[in-house]
Amino acid sequence: MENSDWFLIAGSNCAENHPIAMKYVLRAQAKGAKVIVVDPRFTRTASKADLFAQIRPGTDIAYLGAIINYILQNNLYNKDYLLNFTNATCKIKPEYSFKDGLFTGFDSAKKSYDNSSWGYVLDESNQPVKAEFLEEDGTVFSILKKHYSRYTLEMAAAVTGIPAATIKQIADTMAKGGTGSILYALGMTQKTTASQGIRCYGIIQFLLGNIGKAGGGVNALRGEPNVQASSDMANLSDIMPGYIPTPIDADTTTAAYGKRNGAFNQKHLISILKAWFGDKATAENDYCYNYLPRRQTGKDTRYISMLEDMVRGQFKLLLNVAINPLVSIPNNQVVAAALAKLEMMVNVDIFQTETANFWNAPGVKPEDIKTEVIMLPAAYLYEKAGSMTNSSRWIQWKTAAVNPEGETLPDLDILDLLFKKVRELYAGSSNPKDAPILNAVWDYGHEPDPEKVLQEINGYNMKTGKLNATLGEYLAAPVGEVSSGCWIYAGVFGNGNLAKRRGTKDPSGLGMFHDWSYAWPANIRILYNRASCNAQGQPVDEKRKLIWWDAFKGQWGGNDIPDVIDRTKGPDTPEGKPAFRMNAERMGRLFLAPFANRPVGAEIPTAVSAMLPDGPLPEHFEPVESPTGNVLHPNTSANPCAPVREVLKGKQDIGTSDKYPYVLTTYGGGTEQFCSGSLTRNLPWLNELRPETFVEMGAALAKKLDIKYGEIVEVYSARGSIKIKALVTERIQPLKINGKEVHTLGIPFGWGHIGIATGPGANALTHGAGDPAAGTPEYKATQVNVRKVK
Ligand SMILES: Nc1nc2c(c(=O)[nH]1)N[C@H]1C(S)=C(S)[C@@H](COP(=O)(O)OP(=O)(O)OC[C@H]3O[C@@H](n4cnc5c(=O)[nH]c(N)nc54)[C@H](O)[C@@H]3O)O[C@H]1N2
Ligand SMILES: Nc1nc2c(c(=O)[nH]1)N[C@H]1C(S)=C(S)[C@@H](COP(=O)(O)OP(=O)(O)OC[C@H]3O[C@@H](n4cnc5c(=O)[nH]c(N)nc54)[C@H](O)[C@@H]3O)O[C@H]1N2
Ligand SMILES: [Mo]
Repeated sequence: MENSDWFLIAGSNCAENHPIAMKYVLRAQAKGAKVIVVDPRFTRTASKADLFAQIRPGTDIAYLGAIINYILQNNLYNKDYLLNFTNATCKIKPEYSFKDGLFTGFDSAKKSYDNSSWGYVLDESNQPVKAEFLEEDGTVFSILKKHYSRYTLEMAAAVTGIPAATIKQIADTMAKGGTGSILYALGMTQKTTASQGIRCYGIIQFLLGNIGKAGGGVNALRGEPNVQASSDMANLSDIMPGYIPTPIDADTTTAAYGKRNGAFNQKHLISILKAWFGDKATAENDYCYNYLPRRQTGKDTRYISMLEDMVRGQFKLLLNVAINPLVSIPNNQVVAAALAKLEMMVNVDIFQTETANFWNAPGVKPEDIKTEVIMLPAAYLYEKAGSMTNSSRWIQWKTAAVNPEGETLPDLDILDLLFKKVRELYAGSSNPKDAPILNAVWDYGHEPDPEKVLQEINGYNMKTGKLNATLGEYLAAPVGEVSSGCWIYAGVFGNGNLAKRRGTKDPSGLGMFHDWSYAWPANIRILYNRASCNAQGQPVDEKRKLIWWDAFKGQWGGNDIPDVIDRTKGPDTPEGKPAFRMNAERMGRLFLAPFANRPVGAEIPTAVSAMLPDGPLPEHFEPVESPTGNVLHPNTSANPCAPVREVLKGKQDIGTSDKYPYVLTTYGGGTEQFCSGSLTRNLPWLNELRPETFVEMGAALAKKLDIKYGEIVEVYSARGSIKIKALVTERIQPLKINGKEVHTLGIPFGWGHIGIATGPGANALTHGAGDPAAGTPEYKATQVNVRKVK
């Protein structure tokens, strides 16, 4: 970050939530970098901005689309970069079109797309046909240009509330200001257009040639302390460790899985099975593949849907580890109803939480609740060893500082005890459904050793019995002869526990620090760094030289680990040219065309590119609850693929702006509070700083409603209502949206009925519709109304 010439911080309040990241932003700013902040509120981050724009929540794609259009119309794009590294000149099938908010292939009954018409035109060897010029008919580039021609500065201003001149200023700063970085977090992800919004960031940075460079990129600032590793290790239901797709019902064998997902993913899946079932996983039994649960096609298996299935009575037991859903999940009536349907809930937590205590929440009669609740007390951060992975993919080891207190145990020990006990209960069973539990490799020791877990994740070469020394060695080994619990981590334990390294050498001065811990994959510090070079393999930026092709030595080298397929292959070879080698087409994807790299006659493709379910290009959709219609396509106002939530009759309604005129945005509690509040509302020192919660509202609205600072008001949505103190502020100004005045309110979500400091949380008001790809709920933009409590 310190290498950046500009920052677009849009959807992140890093001054409060990522103060360490903010330190590098400020260091870059001191060296002349320009900081742009786009936020519905004037935050602490905004207070450091060179340029601040106040936006209506949930509308970023409108102004980002206008920036894409501005870059294209004014020839501000990096032509060499587009030609060398992206799919800009690839031809898309003539059947593809976009009309009235819908791409071709939409099925309105299923709310989903058949994406076959979005594909590339292929040549006889099944590769995308490329045009000679960017602007040729049918190229990705010309489709992009046409799609975003509707996104004028004026249209974007009317939708977002940001003045057209400010949007132009943002675009000019980004396009003419050198190499810059986009930082984001929840302000972009908690929406029904989340993934497509981040795609806008990708498209802009491709157009400007800013990915793969020191100081460039699209940078997600991750949330919970170790959430990067949680996602790496498949905390989500649709991915397995290392971001490989979870098998679905149609994938009856590993070969069938490979046919759909490519040989690359098939290998990693088999490596996981080898890690989990060891010698029991053989080629003859398809590596115990039938031990894996498979997802039902079309079934949403993500967290909110799981809670809804709980309401439907489909679960008996919930093992609730380190999460407080009664506070953090939208529309908490659904959560309460779900927990009440369980026979048993086991809470593994440090504190008594709202969730564990749901049976005794205000308004609930304990005698009505049949759920048995058990608490297993967990040890905290500094009481246990393990690795944590940061937003830069650095896997960093830590040791325990003190012993766990009282009867508390580290989570690993708790899960280890549970597993061993369960296995004891299954002993001797011949029921096939019990085989995975009986046959799993579980060898972390009597008192489980977290280093043994990292070794399993790193994986072994089964022939030599040695740990995989490097990622390269793992990739070169034949399928079935290597194990790895998460292939992207292969190499972290190659020569001892590299996550423990604390070397501070940085010879290039670019912040590479290769001897500090280990960055996945392969200790590469800047992903896609091949794109920092030109076609000849030489750095395009003398100040920020990352890697280069050394023709004399016949290999790639430089200041970072070269992110190329083969370091001995020249810049113009199929192995030395592509910068975005993880995509099946090995190009940066401005347009998401479904593509499987399938050599002619082969049954199993080598790789398959990932897709988003809701379109090949980002499009502006209004939030599911919105103060206005969609000016681009009134008949398709909200994202047509957004899930509908309807398990609890009358309690999951979607409100309209005539009854609920104000936009509500929600967020964490600022520096002094953490997430659902368990860790901070139980600490007297922090409670002094944050004794109670509030609704932020602009002075103009407060005046209109005759509400004074500190008065109690009722905020209500189509789903629920809370009474809360008004914090009247100039930080939120009214916006002019499509000719109408629109007011935004803000409420922190992390409050509840347990702890030293208690109060109402925002998730009594929110709804569970979310991003079709990620499932993240639209916490950041719902509609509410406010009245004074007399
Ligand atoms: N002290 C502290 N640190 C934390 C946390 C904490 O609770 N306390 N939580 C951690 C976790 S789990 C996470 S995920 C991160 C969260 O870190 P952030 O993403 O920074 O968290 P938020 O404050 O929820 O949202 C960021 C900003 O997005 C703005 N925003 C809302 N809607 C929109 C929109 O439509 N467009 C744009 N451009 N901006 C919008 C909000 O006003 C807010 O200022 O922080 C982590 N760090
Ligand atoms: N309306 C609205 N809702 C939101 C958000 C928003 O912006 N708006 N943000 C969302 C986001 S980004 C997030 S990440 C979630 C967070 O939601 P949660 O994950 O539910 O919130 P936390 O407070 O982090 O809860 C974690 C629990 O883990 C416990 N814990 C901490 N450390 C350990 C440990 O080492 N072991 C065990 N066993 N327990 C531990 C804590 O005591 C706490 O009870 O909230 C989401 N909800
Ligand atoms: Mo988070």
